[in-house]
Amino acid sequence: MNHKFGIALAALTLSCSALAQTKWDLPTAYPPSNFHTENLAQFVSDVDKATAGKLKITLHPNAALFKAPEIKRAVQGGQAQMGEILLVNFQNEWQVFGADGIPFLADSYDAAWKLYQAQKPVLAKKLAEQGIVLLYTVAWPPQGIFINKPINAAADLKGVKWRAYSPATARIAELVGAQPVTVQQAELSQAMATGVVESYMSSGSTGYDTKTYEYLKHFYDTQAWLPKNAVLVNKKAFDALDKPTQEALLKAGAEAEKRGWATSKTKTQEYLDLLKKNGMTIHEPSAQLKADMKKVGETMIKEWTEKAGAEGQAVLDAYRKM
Ligand code: PCA
Repeated sequence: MNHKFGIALAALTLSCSALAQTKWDLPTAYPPSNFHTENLAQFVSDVDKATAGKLKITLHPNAALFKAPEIKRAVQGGQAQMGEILLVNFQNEWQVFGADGIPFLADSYDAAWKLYQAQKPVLAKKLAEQGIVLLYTVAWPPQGIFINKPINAAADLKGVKWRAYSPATARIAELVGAQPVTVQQAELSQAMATGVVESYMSSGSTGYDTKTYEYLKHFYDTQAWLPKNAVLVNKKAFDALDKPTQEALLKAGAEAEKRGWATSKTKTQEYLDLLKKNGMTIHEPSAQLKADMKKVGETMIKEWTEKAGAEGQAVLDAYRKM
Protein backbone atom coordinates (compact mmCIF):
# COMPACT_ATOMS: atom_id res chain seq x y z
CA MET A 1 0.00 0.00 0.00
CA ASN A 2 1.49 3.37 -0.87
CA HIS A 3 2.02 5.81 1.94
CA LYS A 4 -0.47 8.49 0.88
CA PHE A 5 -3.25 5.96 0.36
CA GLY A 6 -2.54 4.46 3.79
CA ILE A 7 -2.99 7.82 5.50
CA ALA A 8 -6.19 8.54 3.56
CA LEU A 9 -7.55 5.13 4.49
CA ALA A 10 -6.68 5.63 8.16
CA ALA A 11 -8.44 9.01 8.12
CA LEU A 12 -11.47 7.50 6.47
CA THR A 13 -11.66 4.64 8.99
CA LEU A 14 -11.33 7.14 11.82
CA SER A 15 -14.12 9.37 10.55
CA CYS A 16 -16.37 6.35 9.93
CA SER A 17 -15.96 5.08 13.47
CA ALA A 18 -16.47 8.62 14.79
CA LEU A 19 -19.70 8.78 12.81
CA ALA A 20 -20.84 5.42 14.10
CA GLN A 21 -20.28 6.48 17.68
CA THR A 22 -23.02 8.40 19.47
CA LYS A 23 -22.08 10.55 22.47
CA TRP A 24 -24.60 11.40 25.16
CA ASP A 25 -24.44 13.45 28.35
CA LEU A 26 -26.10 12.23 31.54
CA PRO A 27 -26.32 14.85 34.30
CA THR A 28 -27.26 13.93 37.87
CA ALA A 29 -27.36 16.11 40.99
CA TYR A 30 -25.76 13.58 43.34
CA PRO A 31 -22.10 12.79 44.14
CA PRO A 32 -20.17 9.87 42.58
CA SER A 33 -20.27 7.87 45.84
CA ASN A 34 -24.08 8.07 46.08
CA PHE A 35 -25.72 4.69 45.41
CA HIS A 36 -27.92 6.12 42.62
CA THR A 37 -24.81 7.52 40.91
CA GLU A 38 -22.90 4.26 41.33
CA ASN A 39 -25.87 2.49 39.79
CA LEU A 40 -25.83 4.95 36.87
CA ALA A 41 -22.10 4.36 36.39
CA GLN A 42 -22.77 0.64 36.14
CA PHE A 43 -25.59 1.33 33.67
CA VAL A 44 -23.28 3.47 31.52
CA SER A 45 -20.66 0.74 31.44
CA ASP A 46 -23.29 -1.92 30.63
CA VAL A 47 -24.51 0.16 27.67
CA ASP A 48 -20.93 0.68 26.50
CA LYS A 49 -20.29 -3.08 26.56
CA ALA A 50 -23.61 -4.10 25.04
CA THR A 51 -23.18 -1.67 22.11
CA ALA A 52 -19.44 -2.33 21.68
CA GLY A 53 -18.73 1.33 22.37
CA LYS A 54 -21.28 2.63 19.88
CA LEU A 55 -23.22 4.59 22.51
CA LYS A 56 -20.88 6.50 24.79
CA ILE A 57 -22.64 8.07 27.75
CA THR A 58 -20.79 10.57 29.92
CA LEU A 59 -22.04 10.74 33.49
CA HIS A 60 -21.87 14.23 35.07
CA PRO A 61 -22.39 13.91 38.85
CA ASN A 62 -22.71 16.58 41.58
CA ALA A 63 -25.06 18.89 39.66
CA ALA A 64 -21.95 19.98 37.73
CA LEU A 65 -23.63 20.17 34.30
CA PHE A 66 -27.13 21.22 35.41
CA LYS A 67 -28.60 21.94 38.85
CA ALA A 68 -31.15 19.39 40.14
CA PRO A 69 -34.27 21.43 39.22
CA GLU A 70 -32.91 22.14 35.69
CA ILE A 71 -32.21 18.57 34.59
CA LYS A 72 -35.74 17.73 33.49
CA ARG A 73 -35.96 20.75 31.20
CA ALA A 74 -32.47 20.01 29.83
CA VAL A 75 -33.58 16.49 28.82
CA GLN A 76 -36.85 17.83 27.44
CA GLY A 77 -35.05 20.40 25.31
CA GLY A 78 -32.28 18.03 24.24
CA GLN A 79 -29.44 19.99 25.91
CA ALA A 80 -28.80 16.66 27.65
CA GLN A 81 -29.81 13.42 25.94
CA MET A 82 -30.37 11.77 29.32
CA GLY A 83 -30.68 12.88 32.93
CA GLU A 84 -31.61 11.81 36.44
CA ILE A 85 -34.24 13.76 38.36
CA LEU A 86 -35.98 13.61 41.72
CA LEU A 87 -39.63 13.22 40.67
CA VAL A 88 -41.12 14.99 43.71
CA ASN A 89 -39.24 18.16 42.76
CA PHE A 90 -41.78 18.58 39.97
CA GLN A 91 -44.99 18.23 41.97
CA ASN A 92 -46.07 21.83 41.26
CA GLU A 93 -45.90 21.11 37.53
CA TRP A 94 -48.11 18.00 37.87
CA GLN A 95 -49.33 16.49 41.13
CA VAL A 96 -48.67 12.87 40.13
CA PHE A 97 -44.92 13.65 40.06
CA GLY A 98 -45.28 14.19 43.82
CA ALA A 99 -47.27 11.07 44.77
CA ASP A 100 -44.19 9.41 46.28
CA GLY A 101 -43.45 12.44 48.45
CA ILE A 102 -46.58 12.31 50.61
CA PRO A 103 -45.84 11.22 54.20
CA PHE A 104 -47.13 7.73 55.05
CA LEU A 105 -48.93 7.06 51.77
CA ALA A 106 -46.28 4.44 50.90
CA ASP A 107 -43.76 4.00 53.69
CA SER A 108 -41.98 0.70 52.97
CA TYR A 109 -40.12 -0.69 49.97
CA ASP A 110 -43.04 -2.98 49.10
CA ALA A 111 -45.54 -0.13 49.28
CA ALA A 112 -43.20 2.22 47.37
CA TRP A 113 -42.82 -0.36 44.59
CA LYS A 114 -46.60 -0.75 44.38
CA LEU A 115 -47.10 3.00 44.27
CA TYR A 116 -44.58 3.14 41.43
CA GLN A 117 -46.53 0.48 39.51
CA ALA A 118 -49.70 2.54 40.03
CA GLN A 119 -47.98 5.78 38.90
CA LYS A 120 -46.01 4.31 36.02
CA PRO A 121 -48.57 4.25 33.17
CA VAL A 122 -49.62 7.90 33.67
CA LEU A 123 -46.06 8.94 34.47
CA ALA A 124 -44.72 7.43 31.24
CA LYS A 125 -47.60 8.97 29.28
CA LYS A 126 -47.10 12.46 30.73
CA LEU A 127 -43.36 12.34 30.07
CA ALA A 128 -43.91 11.00 26.53
CA GLU A 129 -46.10 14.07 25.86
CA GLN A 130 -43.10 16.15 26.92
CA GLY A 131 -40.80 14.31 24.51
CA ILE A 132 -39.23 12.19 27.25
CA VAL A 133 -38.81 8.43 27.63
CA LEU A 134 -39.02 7.17 31.22
CA LEU A 135 -36.17 4.66 31.43
CA TYR A 136 -36.26 3.62 35.07
CA THR A 137 -36.75 4.76 38.66
CA VAL A 138 -35.09 3.91 41.98
CA ALA A 139 -36.41 4.78 45.45
CA TRP A 140 -34.34 6.57 48.08
CA PRO A 141 -34.26 4.94 51.52
CA PRO A 142 -37.11 5.87 53.92
CA GLN A 143 -37.21 9.49 55.06
CA GLY A 144 -36.54 10.52 58.67
CA ILE A 145 -35.82 13.73 60.56
CA PHE A 146 -32.29 15.09 61.01
CA ILE A 147 -32.13 17.75 63.73
CA ASN A 148 -29.72 19.57 66.04
CA LYS A 149 -31.58 18.72 69.29
CA PRO A 150 -33.62 15.86 70.77
CA ILE A 151 -37.35 16.08 70.01
CA ASN A 152 -40.46 14.39 71.40
CA ALA A 153 -43.28 15.88 69.37
CA ALA A 154 -43.89 17.92 66.22
CA ALA A 155 -44.30 20.94 68.52
CA ASP A 156 -40.53 20.78 69.11
CA LEU A 157 -40.06 21.67 65.43
CA LYS A 158 -41.68 25.13 65.84
CA GLY A 159 -39.40 27.87 64.55
CA VAL A 160 -36.64 25.45 63.58
CA LYS A 161 -34.76 26.29 60.35
CA TRP A 162 -35.84 23.45 58.09
CA ARG A 163 -34.33 22.45 54.78
CA ALA A 164 -36.87 21.46 52.13
CA TYR A 165 -36.00 19.72 48.86
CA SER A 166 -39.51 19.64 47.35
CA PRO A 167 -42.92 21.33 47.62
CA ALA A 168 -44.04 18.54 49.98
CA THR A 169 -41.09 18.89 52.37
CA ALA A 170 -41.77 22.65 52.46
CA ARG A 171 -45.44 21.94 53.22
CA ILE A 172 -44.45 19.68 56.14
CA ALA A 173 -42.48 22.59 57.57
CA GLU A 174 -45.52 24.86 57.30
CA LEU A 175 -47.76 22.30 58.99
CA VAL A 176 -45.39 21.85 61.96
CA GLY A 177 -44.48 25.53 62.19
CA ALA A 178 -40.85 25.19 61.10
CA GLN A 179 -39.13 27.73 58.81
CA PRO A 180 -38.60 26.13 55.40
CA VAL A 181 -35.75 26.99 53.05
CA THR A 182 -35.33 25.04 49.81
CA VAL A 183 -31.82 23.67 49.36
CA GLN A 184 -30.83 20.85 47.02
CA GLN A 185 -28.47 18.14 48.22
CA ALA A 186 -25.46 19.59 46.38
CA GLU A 187 -25.64 22.73 48.60
CA LEU A 188 -26.81 21.07 51.80
CA SER A 189 -23.44 20.67 53.60
CA GLN A 190 -22.73 24.36 53.14
CA ALA A 191 -26.20 25.32 54.34
CA MET A 192 -25.66 23.33 57.54
CA ALA A 193 -22.13 24.66 58.02
CA THR A 194 -23.39 28.26 57.85
CA GLY A 195 -26.36 27.57 60.13
CA VAL A 196 -28.98 28.25 57.44
CA VAL A 197 -30.29 24.73 58.09
CA GLU A 198 -30.73 23.05 61.48
CA SER A 199 -33.09 20.26 60.52
CA TYR A 200 -34.47 18.44 57.50
CA MET A 201 -36.17 15.25 56.38
CA SER A 202 -34.35 12.85 54.08
CA SER A 203 -32.67 9.46 53.96
CA GLY A 204 -29.62 8.08 55.74
CA SER A 205 -28.06 8.08 52.28
CA THR A 206 -28.24 11.87 52.00
CA GLY A 207 -27.28 12.24 55.66
CA TYR A 208 -24.12 10.30 54.91
CA ASP A 209 -23.38 11.92 51.51
CA THR A 210 -23.54 15.40 53.04
CA LYS A 211 -21.68 14.55 56.28
CA THR A 212 -24.71 15.72 58.23
CA TYR A 213 -23.23 14.08 61.37
CA GLU A 214 -20.70 16.93 61.49
CA TYR A 215 -23.54 19.43 62.02
CA LEU A 216 -26.68 17.70 63.34
CA LYS A 217 -26.46 14.93 65.92
CA HIS A 218 -29.96 13.40 65.89
CA PHE A 219 -31.86 11.28 63.41
CA TYR A 220 -35.48 10.21 64.01
CA ASP A 221 -36.25 7.14 61.94
CA THR A 222 -39.84 8.01 61.00
CA GLN A 223 -39.77 6.01 57.71
CA ALA A 224 -42.31 8.44 56.32
CA TRP A 225 -41.98 8.01 52.52
CA LEU A 226 -39.55 6.82 49.83
CA PRO A 227 -39.20 9.38 47.01
CA LYS A 228 -37.88 8.17 43.68
CA ASN A 229 -35.19 9.29 41.28
CA ALA A 230 -36.16 8.81 37.65
CA VAL A 231 -33.76 8.37 34.76
CA LEU A 232 -35.05 10.09 31.62
CA VAL A 233 -34.09 10.00 27.96
CA ASN A 234 -34.84 12.64 25.32
CA LYS A 235 -37.24 10.92 22.92
CA LYS A 236 -35.68 12.36 19.72
CA ALA A 237 -32.25 11.17 20.82
CA PHE A 238 -33.70 7.75 21.61
CA ASP A 239 -35.49 7.54 18.24
CA ALA A 240 -32.26 8.42 16.43
CA LEU A 241 -30.55 5.27 17.74
CA ASP A 242 -30.60 2.08 15.70
CA LYS A 243 -32.82 -0.72 16.95
CA PRO A 244 -30.10 -2.87 18.62
CA THR A 245 -28.77 0.18 20.48
CA GLN A 246 -32.27 1.10 21.67
CA GLU A 247 -32.75 -2.43 22.90
CA ALA A 248 -29.38 -2.43 24.69
CA LEU A 249 -30.32 0.84 26.42
CA LEU A 250 -33.74 -0.44 27.54
CA LYS A 251 -32.24 -3.71 28.79
CA ALA A 252 -29.49 -1.96 30.77
CA GLY A 253 -32.17 0.40 32.16
CA ALA A 254 -34.39 -2.47 33.31
CA GLU A 255 -31.40 -4.09 35.00
CA ALA A 256 -30.43 -0.80 36.66
CA GLU A 257 -33.96 -0.46 38.04
CA LYS A 258 -33.88 -3.92 39.60
CA ARG A 259 -30.35 -3.48 40.95
CA GLY A 260 -31.09 0.04 42.24
CA TRP A 261 -34.17 -0.90 44.26
CA ALA A 262 -32.34 -3.87 45.80
CA THR A 263 -29.28 -1.76 46.67
CA SER A 264 -31.42 1.00 48.15
CA LYS A 265 -33.09 -1.50 50.45
CA THR A 266 -29.92 -3.27 51.61
CA LYS A 267 -28.08 0.02 52.11
CA THR A 268 -30.79 1.55 54.32
CA GLN A 269 -29.38 -0.01 57.49
CA GLU A 270 -25.76 0.42 56.35
CA TYR A 271 -26.26 4.18 56.09
CA LEU A 272 -27.84 4.41 59.55
CA ASP A 273 -24.90 2.38 60.94
CA LEU A 274 -22.45 4.75 59.25
CA LEU A 275 -24.23 7.79 60.71
CA LYS A 276 -24.04 6.19 64.14
CA LYS A 277 -20.38 5.34 63.72
CA ASN A 278 -19.78 9.01 62.92
CA GLY A 279 -21.38 10.23 66.13
CA MET A 280 -25.07 10.58 65.32
CA THR A 281 -27.82 9.21 67.59
CA ILE A 282 -30.44 7.19 65.74
CA HIS A 283 -33.78 7.46 67.55
CA GLU A 284 -37.01 5.53 67.31
CA PRO A 285 -39.57 8.39 67.22
CA SER A 286 -41.77 8.73 70.32
CA ALA A 287 -45.43 7.71 70.06
CA GLN A 288 -46.33 11.42 70.15
CA LEU A 289 -43.96 12.34 67.32
CA LYS A 290 -45.23 9.40 65.28
CA ALA A 291 -48.86 10.42 65.82
CA ASP A 292 -48.06 14.06 64.97
CA MET A 293 -46.29 13.12 61.74
CA LYS A 294 -49.09 10.73 60.78
CA LYS A 295 -51.51 13.64 61.15
CA VAL A 296 -49.35 15.79 58.88
CA GLY A 297 -49.46 12.92 56.38
CA GLU A 298 -53.26 12.68 56.55
CA THR A 299 -53.60 16.41 55.86
CA MET A 300 -51.21 16.16 52.93
CA ILE A 301 -52.90 13.12 51.38
CA LYS A 302 -56.17 15.04 51.51
CA GLU A 303 -54.62 18.17 49.97
CA TRP A 304 -52.91 16.13 47.29
CA THR A 305 -56.08 14.25 46.35
CA GLU A 306 -57.94 17.53 45.93
CA LYS A 307 -55.23 19.04 43.74
CA ALA A 308 -54.47 15.90 41.73
CA GLY A 309 -58.09 15.46 40.63
CA ALA A 310 -59.36 12.42 38.73
CA GLU A 311 -55.88 11.44 37.53
CA GLY A 312 -54.56 11.38 41.09
CA GLN A 313 -57.59 9.49 42.34
CA ALA A 314 -57.02 6.85 39.66
CA VAL A 315 -53.40 6.42 40.84
CA LEU A 316 -54.56 6.12 44.47
CA ASP A 317 -57.28 3.61 43.56
CA ALA A 318 -54.86 1.49 41.53
CA TYR A 319 -52.32 1.61 44.37
CA ARG A 320 -54.81 0.65 47.07
CA LYS A 321 -55.99 -2.32 45.03
CA MET A 322 -52.46 -3.78 44.82
N1 PCA B 1 -32.28 12.41 49.36
C1 PCA B 1 -32.57 13.51 48.48
C2 PCA B 1 -34.02 13.36 48.16
C3 PCA B 1 -34.53 12.27 49.01
C4 PCA B 1 -33.36 11.71 49.69
O1 PCA B 1 -33.35 10.72 50.43
C5 PCA B 1 -32.34 14.82 49.15
O2 PCA B 1 -32.35 14.91 50.37
O3 PCA B 1 -32.16 15.81 48.44
